[in-house]
Amino acid sequence: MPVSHETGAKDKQLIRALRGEPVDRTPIWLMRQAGRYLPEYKKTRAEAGSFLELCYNPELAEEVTLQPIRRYGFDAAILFSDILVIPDALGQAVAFREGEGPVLDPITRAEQLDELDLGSVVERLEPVYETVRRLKRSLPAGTTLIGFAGAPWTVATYMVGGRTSPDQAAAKLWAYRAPESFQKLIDLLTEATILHLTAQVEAGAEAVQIFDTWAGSLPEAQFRAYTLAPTRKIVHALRARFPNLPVIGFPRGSGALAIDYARETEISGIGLDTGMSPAWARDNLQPLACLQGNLDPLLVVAGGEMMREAARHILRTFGGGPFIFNLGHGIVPQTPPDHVAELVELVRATK
Ligand code: 1CP
Repeated sequence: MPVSHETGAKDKQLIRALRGEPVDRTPIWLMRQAGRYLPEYKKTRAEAGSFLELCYNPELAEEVTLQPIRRYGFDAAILFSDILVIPDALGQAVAFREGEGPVLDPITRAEQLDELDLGSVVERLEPVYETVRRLKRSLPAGTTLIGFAGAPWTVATYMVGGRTSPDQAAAKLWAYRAPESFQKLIDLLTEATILHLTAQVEAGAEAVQIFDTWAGSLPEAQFRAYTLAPTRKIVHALRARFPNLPVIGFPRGSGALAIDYARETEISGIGLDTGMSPAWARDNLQPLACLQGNLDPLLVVAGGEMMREAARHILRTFGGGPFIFNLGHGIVPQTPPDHVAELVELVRATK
């Protein structure tokens, strides 16, 4: 039976969980597991210069991807990069300012879409694929390499708003006032995402995750148009090329719409955000996809019995079906590394 397009992947616990196969133990990795909570990351980041220079330096990007694997032995390494390399590669200027997050020259008019250059995305992101090739050689045998991209809607919120916004107002207003031209942006990003994820898989990524951080701000009609439909297109395009590729979706904040999302996109795994009820997800989503989540990242900051009990509750609730332990969103910079070690130990000790 064909297990994977990659030899050896059949024995990896995380891949087995994503395929709905029995596992020896619950696989674990954490969103944003590389990053500022690790002193060794801060050191490499300083060496690289800017954040984007780190993303485009294969040697240093490989190093920061490996740092949490060395410390904790997670079941997966997630490629060190960012969702905003897509707008950067399309030709929109992106900068990351200390303490401010990403800053982009916002796209506010339909005419500006013609200036975006889909044709050079793969060429410009070649250093990212080189990082994947290096990781493929350096990762321990049981560790799954996860590639990723932002979902078109989430990336569009940054391209149109120019920065993180609490309400994604700029992108939503464009979508409401001029749905035809906004659809053009979504279609362009869907194509760019397919190209970018395809190149990562060709370079050696064994699974991919699509981060839709701002999916939860959309009303149902727009959720279906800008989150669900493009994700479905991306999954189908990837599967046409790599029939067994596990794809994880993370439609953060989608609530009950996660049922249609899982069913209609045909993703293999679904990332649950912090607010999702474990019992509800078990009953409604686990029959459709492998679940991944959903410990509150702030519980890992707090640590102690609160963290341990919440982790045990998640393990008990999801343990009967396909499941990958993770957080409900990315790990935050003030997380004590020791708390992460304790969490990994607890999950490892639970069958
Ligand atoms: O100064 C620094 O070192 C920058 C901090 C940082 C890091 C470590 C940023 C800036 N990006 C990253 C890496 C990153 N980003 C990874 C790989 C590392 C890993 O997971 O171990 C991944 C998967 C992402 C994904 C990402 N970037 C998302 C989706 C996931 C999520 O957390 O919601 C989003 C929204 C971004 C945009 C982004 N990149 C960085 C910042 C500060 C932001 C804005 C976040 C926001 O708007 O809330």
